[in-house]
Amino acid sequence: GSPQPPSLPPLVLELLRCDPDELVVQSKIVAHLQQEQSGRGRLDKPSTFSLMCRMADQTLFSIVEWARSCIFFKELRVGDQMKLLHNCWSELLVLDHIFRQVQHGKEDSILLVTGQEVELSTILSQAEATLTGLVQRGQELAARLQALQVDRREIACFKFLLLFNPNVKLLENQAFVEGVQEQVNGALLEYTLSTYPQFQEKFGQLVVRLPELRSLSTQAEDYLCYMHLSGEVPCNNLLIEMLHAKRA
Ligand code: DR9
Repeated sequence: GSPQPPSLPPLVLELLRCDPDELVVQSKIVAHLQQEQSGRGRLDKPSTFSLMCRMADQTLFSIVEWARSCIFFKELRVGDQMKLLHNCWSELLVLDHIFRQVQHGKEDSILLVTGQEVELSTILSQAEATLTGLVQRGQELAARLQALQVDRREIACFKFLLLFNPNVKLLENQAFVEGVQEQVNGALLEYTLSTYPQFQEKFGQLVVRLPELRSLSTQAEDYLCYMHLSGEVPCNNLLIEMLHAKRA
């Protein structure tokens, strides 16, 4: 008969199970933003920038919620959980954005978590150079990952590799974090080799994208920090709280 698809490493399945449904997240965020808006009255229309900040803020809430419900993460004390999240929140946000663009598969527009599509030409004409540069770097990274045909299982592993960063200082349970990092690396390697046997270098090619993702997230943090100092970012913002916690 026809060849059986390779069985997936159990850990990869486990990590995938932690992933929330994109449509559930989307409708929660849309509902939240609409509710915020209806509470403000029809006349003070928020700027696009402040809407985008609230959208990113709600995405961050959903990422924190994801982490707190995750295998391995749940087993850590709250102090270590906070340290890990403070370290990687912007990387997780950027990864979330990038993978949405991979699935969207269009080079000249971006898809927001709310399901709205924004033409790149609109961003180029409306946004400052820093943001435009960030969005374009994001599109380039998405295109590279798309060329590698990254799939959602690999992205699920990526999220854990970013979350369980053994370089985070002063962890109570350093060894545990190192152990998770190693296990997930192993599972990702096994998964790519068995699922894409004709593409032996896939693991290596994927993993070398992580530094670019990290550098993009640092640049996005700098942008956000600058906008915050200019008084542009709405108050009561988890993004800003995370920014302070990390740089304190
Ligand atoms: C810190 C890590 C954050 C990573 C977040 C990744 C998720 C955010 C996803 C996408 C952001 C896309 C922005 C869409 C732009 C919508 C249309 C547009 O061009 O609006 C112009 C508006 C104002 O432009 P401006 O720069 O001129 O603003 C200055 C003005 O004075 C303000 O009043 O731009 C925006 O609305 C920008 C929204 C920025 C969202 C802020 C939170 C995210 C931080 C960084 C985004 C980096 C994106 C990186 C992608 C890899």
